[in-house]
Amino acid sequence: MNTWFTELQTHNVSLGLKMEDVLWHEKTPYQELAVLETEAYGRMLVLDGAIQTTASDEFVYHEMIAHVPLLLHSKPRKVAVIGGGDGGAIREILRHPGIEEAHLIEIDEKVMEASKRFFPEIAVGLEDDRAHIHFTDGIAWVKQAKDFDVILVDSTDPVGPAEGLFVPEFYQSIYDALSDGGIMVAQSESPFLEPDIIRRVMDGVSRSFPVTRLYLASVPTYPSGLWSFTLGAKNTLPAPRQVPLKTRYWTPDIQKSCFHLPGFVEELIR
Ligand code: AG3
Repeated sequence: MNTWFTELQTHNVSLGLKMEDVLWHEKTPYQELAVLETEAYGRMLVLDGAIQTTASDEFVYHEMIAHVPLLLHSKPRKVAVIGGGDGGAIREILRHPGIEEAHLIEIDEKVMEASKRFFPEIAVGLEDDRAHIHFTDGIAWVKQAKDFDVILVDSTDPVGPAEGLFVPEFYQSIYDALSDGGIMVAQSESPFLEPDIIRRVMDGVSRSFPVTRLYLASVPTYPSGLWSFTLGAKNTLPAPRQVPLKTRYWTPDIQKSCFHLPGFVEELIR
């Protein structure tokens, strides 16, 4: 078979992956969902034409969105993930001793269904007793949430259902849903291809949070391969806690070095 999946990442950049099979394809009430088998990166989840995760590189994003903020919080017990229906972020959160509740707020039930069926190694945490699943709109849910220690925004790109997850009002609702010392992280796209989104997220988060920091990780199947996360904290960040974690990308050194930004990225958020 010589069939290629191509993600049109911007109007002038695309990524093509040789495909072995289409395992699932449906239109959910919210988006177009596909699970494809690729030669280079294994199974891949695609929403509205955008690659969300692959079996081979999912560990980078999920470890980095979860461990970096959790280790900067003194005692995370109650954590929420907005989006992230595949369960990867929840899996990593549940590796931390002391976690009592990990809430997942996903608008599209079908994403979780596909993940459980086709990506059992990513979805594993979803069956845990500490995992609480809410199939509802994250924006409305956050408005009534209280006393969370850490909130992660594991969203799709800021088009369609996720648009409202990239605005200052949403970050203010997250601030209000966090307890004292609370921390948020939102995935914030690529510094090479979407610098304006990074600026917008940094600016929006800093309107509510006194401490705002950007960090990076290398995710080969996302646009440009270099990905950013924006962290907002209510208090000055302490030195990271030391917790033994079984990881493949995150290390204690990466915990610190991921905040050291290349010059052009420093410049774009200055
Ligand atoms: N969410 C962020 C994916 C953004 C990728 N964008 C793209 N391919 N154009 C990932 C969800 C993983 N839990």
